[in-house]
This record gives sequence, C-alpha cells and structure tokens, in this order.
Amino acid sequence: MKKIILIGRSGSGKTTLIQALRGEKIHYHKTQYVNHFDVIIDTPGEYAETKNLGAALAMYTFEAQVVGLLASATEPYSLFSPCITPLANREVIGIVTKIDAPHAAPRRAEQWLRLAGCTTIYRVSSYTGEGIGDILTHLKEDGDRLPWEPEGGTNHGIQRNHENKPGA
Ligand SMILES: Nc1nc2c(ncn2[C@@H]2O[C@H](COP(=O)(O)OP(=O)(O)OP(=O)(O)O)[C@@H](O)[C@H]2O)c(=O)[nH]1
Ligand SMILES: [Mg+2]
Repeated sequence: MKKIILIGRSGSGKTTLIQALRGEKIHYHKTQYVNHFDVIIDTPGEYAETKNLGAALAMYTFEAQVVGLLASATEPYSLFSPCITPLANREVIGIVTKIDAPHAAPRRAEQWLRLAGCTTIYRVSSYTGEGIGDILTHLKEDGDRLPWEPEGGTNHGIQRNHENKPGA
C-alpha cells in the first residue's frame, strides 16, 4: 500500500478515517496487511491551522507517497488557500469527509479542495463506510490484496459494491 499522510483542520475526521481505513470490523490477512495499514500518518488539525506548525506538516509529507487533504462536508469555511498542492512534492488527493452528516454539503467541500488544486477527490463517510474502499483502492500497489478481493485473484476480482468494503 502507498503511504498516505492526512492533513485537515481539527475535527475534520482524520483519526476516525484512519480507523475506518483500518477496517476494525473486518478481518485482514495478517501476512499482507499487518504493516500495510501502519502506513497512514495522522496529524493534529492544529498543525494545519497554524502558520508555523504548518511548516512541520510540509516536512512530514516527505515521509509519505500520497498527501490526503481533508475537508469535512460540514465545514463552514475552507482552511486551504487556492493552488497549494504544488507545494507538496507528492501526489495530493482530496478527501471530503462526513458526507453522512445532517446538513452535509459535500459539493461545497469538494469545490474548496478543487480550488486548493486537488484533481482526484473522494467523498467518504467513516460512519457508513461509503467511499472508504475507493481510497484503499487508490493506495493499492502491485501485489497488494484488498480485503474484498479473492485470494489468488487479480484486479478483475474487485467488487465495487461498498457493502463488501471496510466499515460497511
Ligand atoms: N457524521 C460523521 N461524523 C464523523 C465522521 N468522521 C468523524 N466524525 C466525527 O467528527 C469528530 C472529529 O473526528 P476526529 O477523527 O477526531 O477528527 P480529527 O481530524 O482527527 O481531529 P484532530 O485530531 O483534533 O485534528 C468526532 O466526533 C467524530 O466522531 C463521519 O464520517 N461522519
Ligand atoms: Mg485526530
């Protein structure tokens, strides 16, 4: 699995997303996944909210292959300035969280992430599991087998039905 670092304001759902990505409700194949799911870097929201601490985040992105910028569908304003993604010398994806929440506005959050420079954006709910499998699929590398893929199978075996995905 590619290593991802999650960045977003405090309360945007980073830690909860990590729990959903780790899929506590399902059984992973230990030999393939025990380390792979230790490749998510959680960061405190305060780092993204403070100019000086933001520099620390920039350093941590070097530890990851993919940077995940989070914006919750319930956020009243965006933390991210326009066109910031080129600042990270890594692939940057956008993740809209909390799409299940009452009064969620996922389209607005997605537009903010696009403005920040993200071209690939996933909408997820860590509560219902919607979209979680899509992020895992994005992070998959050759030789990785995701939990819903058959043993010895190929990519053709991926089921897009999120009922079979972690957290569902
Ligand atoms: N409705 C809903 N609430 C969520 C979801 N994900 C997280 N939350 C809630 O949002 C709150 C903040 O979630 P955290 O995962 O702690 O947020 P964080 O980004 O790690 O926050 P910091 O550690 O302070 O930076 C908690 O009360 C979660 O239960 C979601 O998918 N849907
Ligand atoms: Mg947290």
